[in-house]
Amino acid sequence: MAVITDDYSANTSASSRPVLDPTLPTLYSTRMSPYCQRVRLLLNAKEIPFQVVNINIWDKPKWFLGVTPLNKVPTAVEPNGRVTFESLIMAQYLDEEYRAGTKQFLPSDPYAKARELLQIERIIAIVADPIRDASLESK
Ligand SMILES: N[C@@H](CCC(=O)N[C@@H](CS)C(=O)NCC(=O)O)C(=O)O
Repeated sequence: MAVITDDYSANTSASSRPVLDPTLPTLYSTRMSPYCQRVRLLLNAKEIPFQVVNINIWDKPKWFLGVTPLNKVPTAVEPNGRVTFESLIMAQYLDEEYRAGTKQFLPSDPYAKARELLQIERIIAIVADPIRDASLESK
């Protein structure tokens, strides 16, 4: 389950990096982001313990660029130093990397996996993208 450090539970633009537990994966996230929620849902469903640092994406802390080259959330940093970003790729990687004792979401058969990923792409194109576009147009 997610451990959200008290000082950083709100979106942060703090100039100093938070003190983190080096034994846990860290998810750099932000509130109200469907991309971040995608990764959080997966980690929670797989019952992988992780900690969250919420980033203020409108006023990003300078140190965050040192965490991830795209300067975007979600970004995950594992205790072994691996850094991943792009929520769909992260979700697929984390699902496959953290197999032992966790629920597996994507099938291991390559064709079955491709079909699942195609369905995800279709749902994004048909449902998620139009909702995002409509919400941006209404601003
Ligand atoms: N395609 C990326 C999109 C990530 C993204 O756009 N993240 C936004 C927050 S929802 C962000 O970090 N924006 C800050 C910026 O673009 O500078 C994914 O699926 O992870």
